[in-house]
Amino acid sequence: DSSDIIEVQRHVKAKHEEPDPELFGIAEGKNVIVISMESLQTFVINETVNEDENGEGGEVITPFLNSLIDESIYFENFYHQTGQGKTSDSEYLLANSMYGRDSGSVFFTHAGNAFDALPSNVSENGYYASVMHANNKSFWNRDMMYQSLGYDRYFDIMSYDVHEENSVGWGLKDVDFFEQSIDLLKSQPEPYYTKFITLTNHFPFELDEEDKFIEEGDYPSRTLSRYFPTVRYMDYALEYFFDRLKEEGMYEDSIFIMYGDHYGISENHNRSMAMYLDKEEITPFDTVQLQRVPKFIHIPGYDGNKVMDTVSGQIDLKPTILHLLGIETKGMFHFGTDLTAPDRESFTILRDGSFISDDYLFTRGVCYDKETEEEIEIEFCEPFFESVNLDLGYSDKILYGDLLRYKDHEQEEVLSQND
Ligand code: GP9
Ligand code: MN
Repeated sequence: DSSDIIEVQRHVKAKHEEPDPELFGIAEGKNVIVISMESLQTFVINETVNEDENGEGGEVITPFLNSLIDESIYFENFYHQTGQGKTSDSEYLLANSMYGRDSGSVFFTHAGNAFDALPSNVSENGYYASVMHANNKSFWNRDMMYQSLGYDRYFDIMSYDVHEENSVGWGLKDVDFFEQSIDLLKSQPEPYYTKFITLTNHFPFELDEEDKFIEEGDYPSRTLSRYFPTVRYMDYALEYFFDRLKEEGMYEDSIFIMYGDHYGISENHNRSMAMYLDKEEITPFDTVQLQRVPKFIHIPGYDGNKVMDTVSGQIDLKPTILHLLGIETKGMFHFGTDLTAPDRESFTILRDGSFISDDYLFTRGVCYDKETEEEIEIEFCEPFFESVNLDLGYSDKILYGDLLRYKDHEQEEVLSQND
């Protein structure tokens, strides 16, 4: 009932971290371009494939993204936290700073809930909030859920010119998608907050010959083998998009938030993955570390770029973005914290209850030392158990009880009680 929300509010309030004053509001009034990069995992960043026996002659998989690291605040220990809801879970995490369901997809089961989501937050602050994605509007129930999240517009497949020549796999090729999106971007009132969802780097990783800029890998798993050239193609499409925005004079006044939505290579391909990574086997420890996805904050003209090793996840995106835009988040129901907050705890929780700190990693009932990658006594991980259960439990409580219905009613009362 409505008293539950008071309990949850106390919990999330204690998690709040003050933003970095240098970054708070740095992007105020600028256009925000969010790019959800399909199935992109961190293990391909700054790496090559198809080396000869001497380890030479390998082909770079993500040349553009590698170069973008130098021009961004880049997070190397950023984890996806999705479950069966895949892309839709990542969208839910981004929009709400709350966890998706432990099975199924929130987008289907709770599209009627009350939310206080990022699109509506920015919309209330003068932004035009939209999504661009060349798929049927009802896929993942997006047409319903996007309304609840407060988007002003969803540019779905009907906004794109899609035919056989410009399609592969799941649909419109990423380069064509970005090219056609330029005019759609221009059609929007400014400032806009627009999320792009790419598609080409999606299982089963199909590509036309002309788009294979590097060779497939040579692994027993055809899936892993094909993954490399489709990642390389997406990397090219992203570079193409940046170049076009620069040509059109739309780059300077924008900031870019880019992240991988979830893994592309499942555990079914562990044997091949071990071969690629030169490991004897993929352990549960490795499996968790493979859930890292690239995460960029790219602000044209910003001179404080760096690689950050803080352990973090998609749950942290919402407060981070709001603070960059100069929007206060105190009192919001966030389970993540601003990635750049000076006092942020280096820690993240996966949907299955696995968690990662600077020193330890817990998964499937086993505690690991991150340095040695060896199993250690459970005592090292135990101090985290309570807060992990509280975070997942309270997040679920909001979702299943539709508690944000009571938000406006209770908020003032709770804030005054605690202050
Ligand atoms: C479909 C695209 C892919 O529109 O977002 O969804 P996924 O299968 O990755 O969840
Ligand atoms: Mn996806």
